[in-house]
Amino acid sequence: MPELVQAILQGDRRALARSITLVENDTAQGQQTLDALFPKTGKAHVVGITGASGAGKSSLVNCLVDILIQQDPKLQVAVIAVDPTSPFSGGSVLGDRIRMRAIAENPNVFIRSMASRGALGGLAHNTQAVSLVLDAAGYDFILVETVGAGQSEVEIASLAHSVLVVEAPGLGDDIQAAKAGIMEIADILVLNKADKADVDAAEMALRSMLAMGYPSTKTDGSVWVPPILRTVATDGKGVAEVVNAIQAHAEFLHSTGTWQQRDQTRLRAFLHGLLERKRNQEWQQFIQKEEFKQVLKKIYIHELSPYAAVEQLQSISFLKNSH
Ligand SMILES: Nc1nc2c(ncn2[C@@H]2O[C@H](COP(=O)(O)OP(=O)(O)OP(=O)(O)O)[C@@H](O)[C@H]2O)c(=O)[nH]1
Ligand SMILES: [Mg+2]
Repeated sequence: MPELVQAILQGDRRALARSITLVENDTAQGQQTLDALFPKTGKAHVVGITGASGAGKSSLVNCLVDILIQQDPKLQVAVIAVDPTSPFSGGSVLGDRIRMRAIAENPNVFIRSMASRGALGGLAHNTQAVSLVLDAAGYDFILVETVGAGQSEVEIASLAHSVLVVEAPGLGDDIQAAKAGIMEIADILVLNKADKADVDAAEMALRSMLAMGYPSTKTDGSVWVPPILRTVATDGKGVAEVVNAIQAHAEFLHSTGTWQQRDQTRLRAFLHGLLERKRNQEWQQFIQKEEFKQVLKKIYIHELSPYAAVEQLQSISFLKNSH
């Protein structure tokens, strides 16, 4: 077993940090490390925390970590904070770091920031790889914070066992959940900033939206209906209930067999992502920029259809590949 892998399994945090960088940068050593660690994965509870910018996700994560490690001092909790690339949120990212410093000093807590780099599909792929490393390293909970920016909500659903959608009053003209797809991925709805005056209206909006998604709720426990929980993440109010809901959701997933299903969905999405990337790499390797430009030119003048272009590029790539 490589030294780095052994060090990670023995709880060496510097080795862990280094291997995460290797994995994040897609290096061969990173892949080998993950290969060696993979049989040790499959134990962690991955919790996604998503929602609009400024909803209070980082503040909530802070409280969640606090409560989790207080409840069980042996528990190991990791946080992956995916930095939005938007320059507008630069300030709050820095703020997150300062606030997180206190909990980051706890030896049972590991915090990692990742750049989302705006790459389509890159978020899920890299985050999944990093969360597998943390899983192998023995972290019981892996909390992944991503800013809800369309694509990433769907991605978070493909890599977490439980998804928390954080809403807050006063973020816009309507509650963010109105965005297509977000109610479908929520396992727990957190209505943060419950100290604000317009929280009742926000909760009503959330409830009616939830009712649309779950019209006839079975009460036999076979269906998980996302609870709506009010919090004030800046002072921790209501966050213990969120921790309870996360634990209840894990129990639900286990008792209904959906835990395994979600695990398989995550791994399948990861494999698909890797295959796609590999194909793209091969494709870029065999098709010269100039050849691509030529094809593109023909498309621009409406001479070659994009379908036919794919065929053409594929045959170029196939010819070179077989040499
Ligand atoms: N009044 C009030 N303010 C809050 C609450 N939770 C967070 N805030 C404030 O809202 C701002 C944004 O909080 P963050 O936790 O950084 O929000 P975020 O969702 O992580 O933001 P991004 O990572 O930028 O998307 C900060 O100034 C917090 O202090 C709350 O419950 N009540
Ligand atoms: Mg944040």
